Amino acid sequence: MKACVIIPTYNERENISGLIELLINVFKSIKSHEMHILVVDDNSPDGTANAVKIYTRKYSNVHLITGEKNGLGSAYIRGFNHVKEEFDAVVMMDADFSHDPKKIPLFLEELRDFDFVIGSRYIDHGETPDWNLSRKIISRGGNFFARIVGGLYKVHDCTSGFRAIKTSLLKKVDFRYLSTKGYAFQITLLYELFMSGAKIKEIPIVFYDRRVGKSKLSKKDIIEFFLNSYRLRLRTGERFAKFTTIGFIGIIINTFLLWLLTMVFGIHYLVSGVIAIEVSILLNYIFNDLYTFSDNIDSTNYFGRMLKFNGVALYGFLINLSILYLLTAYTGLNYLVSNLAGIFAATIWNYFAVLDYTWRVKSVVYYTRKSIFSTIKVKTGS
Ligand SMILES: Nc1nc2c(ncn2[C@@H]2O[C@H](COP(=O)(O)OP(=O)(O)OP(=O)(O)O)[C@@H](O)[C@H]2O)c(=O)[nH]1
Ligand SMILES: [Mg+2]
Repeated sequence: MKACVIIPTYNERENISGLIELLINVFKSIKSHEMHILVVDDNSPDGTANAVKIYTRKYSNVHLITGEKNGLGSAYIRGFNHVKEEFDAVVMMDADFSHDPKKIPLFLEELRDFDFVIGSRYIDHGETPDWNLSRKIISRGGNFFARIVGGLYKVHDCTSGFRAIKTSLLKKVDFRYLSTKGYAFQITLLYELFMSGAKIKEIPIVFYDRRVGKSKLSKKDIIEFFLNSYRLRLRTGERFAKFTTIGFIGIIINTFLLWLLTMVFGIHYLVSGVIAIEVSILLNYIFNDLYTFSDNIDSTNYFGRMLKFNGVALYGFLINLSILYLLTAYTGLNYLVSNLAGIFAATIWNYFAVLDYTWRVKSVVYYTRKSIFSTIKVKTGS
């Protein structure tokens, strides 16, 4: 198998040579993969590219691509497009020694069982020893914001730049629609992979501050970071809106069928009710599969998903009925109002159940929980 370490650089002349040397050394201990390095330099004025060229001539596994400066995200996208056909995995890392190359073998090892491995500062044994309290609070705060607003709460370090990804997964992401150019790209990428059902694992890393060179993080990046978190969540909201619209059409079809079968065909209303429910569930499934979950990754098993959807919907129907009965019988609420409450609860249940169970757009994230009882390790997910 082949893996490529992708390093985006902008004015990293003082760092890049040492990092390449160190990486070449670490590669000696990696037997599972043929290792390569790709530096993506944005025509750095300090001549980073020239420093890299010394190594591209010396080693056949060191590569360089250059381009216009267009932010961290677009540098990574160019890097991914350059290697994704030829390699099985990519490792993303910064050029400034914040990420320890010696961790790379562990990343690759974890890729055997997972699709996406994140070097995390915020789980047990993860550290940021060089940061003072205010820097810690800012980073944690930003990260917390992205987790909650962006809907990525299962991942502890959404902004980490030290990651390993299977290229099979990268091929599923349509980068033309990844609008984030700067640092927010890290979150958008995580979100895309998360939603496409990646099996994610967080492993602890120690993050050191850069010793030489300047930070490239700009105010524009910070604004993009916050706006992007909202944008991601709105996209999840868009899915929910599609789902409820289809559900609403389903209720109309259901009511119409119930009327048609009972009044026109003279079928007993309970039998008509069962037929109407089943037909509307199936139509709901067909529309949701085409429209709401068109990005579903498990495209092979159409009828299996249909059965699962049926199961979820029937359970939702029971929730609806129970609430209708309980509220009407015990609180004296009007049965139509009780029914609305029932529909509301069932819709929420249906949505989350199909998201995790029927269409598998959400991933399972594995991590070690950072806790004061640091010896107790908790694994979540199934
Ligand atoms: N090609 C390219 N690389 C970039 C760009 N912006 C940042 N980088 C690189 O991305 C990596 C991370 O950037 P840093 O400036 O270290 O960001 P940071 O780690 O958040 O900031 P520090 O704490 O100061 O290190 C480094 O290798 C940078 O050289 C860019 O626009 N283009
Ligand atoms: Mg850095």
